[in-house]
Amino acid sequence: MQRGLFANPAENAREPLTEGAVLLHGYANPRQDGLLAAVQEVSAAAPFRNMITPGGQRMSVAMTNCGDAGWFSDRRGYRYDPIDPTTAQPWPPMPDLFLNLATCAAAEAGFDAFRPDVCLINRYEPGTRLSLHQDKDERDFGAPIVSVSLGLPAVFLWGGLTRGDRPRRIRLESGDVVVWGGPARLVYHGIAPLADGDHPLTGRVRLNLTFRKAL
Ligand code: MD3
Ligand code: FE
Repeated sequence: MQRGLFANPAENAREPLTEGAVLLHGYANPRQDGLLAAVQEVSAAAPFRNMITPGGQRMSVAMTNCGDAGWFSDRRGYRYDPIDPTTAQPWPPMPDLFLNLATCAAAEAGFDAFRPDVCLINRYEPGTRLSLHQDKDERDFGAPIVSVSLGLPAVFLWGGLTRGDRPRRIRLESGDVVVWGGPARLVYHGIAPLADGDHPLTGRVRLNLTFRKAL
């Protein structure tokens, strides 16, 4: 079957994590330079910024978005907004390469009709972390979330359906793609403080793209 720019992964590169979740090891590697260039294009128009939580804390992860809307947090709460509040402009359009990657990866996991309308881009530097949370600001939890990691490796914390469940630790490396759908869609998850390092693609940075059907 023709799947566009991304090849069918070898069986040993496909790691089922649980019902609804599959890790595609290195799936994005053939296009990592193009993906990085597209991130740079997006962030030139919508700069990375450290958002403020409703509780008044500055997030250590720097974020931007592209697509029909972007995820945003400030004192008023979390939401998706078609306008970037920092630039007062629409978020940049989703690059074709992003859309192709997200739809192909979702199809590999059995989600044939996934059409993401938002890509949230997270930037981590050594020491940056993302505490355990659920992603529930999207309208339709029937759609999966596709995540793509680039640059420095991270320890992904993957809990259960309640905050108290002790999280599993999963190493995510550059090029890894994870599709989270079905019963895995509402699990608690986070990222442990990023270890220092120097990656040939990004230097002292980890980037994560999450593709969502938010609207
Ligand atoms: C499991 N990002 O942006 S990606 C996020 O690496 C987020 O930047 C992390 O959590 C990062 O919200 C983790 C893996 C991920 C993303 C979304 C999920 C796993 C998920 C949504 C539901 C279940
Ligand atoms: Fe999340």
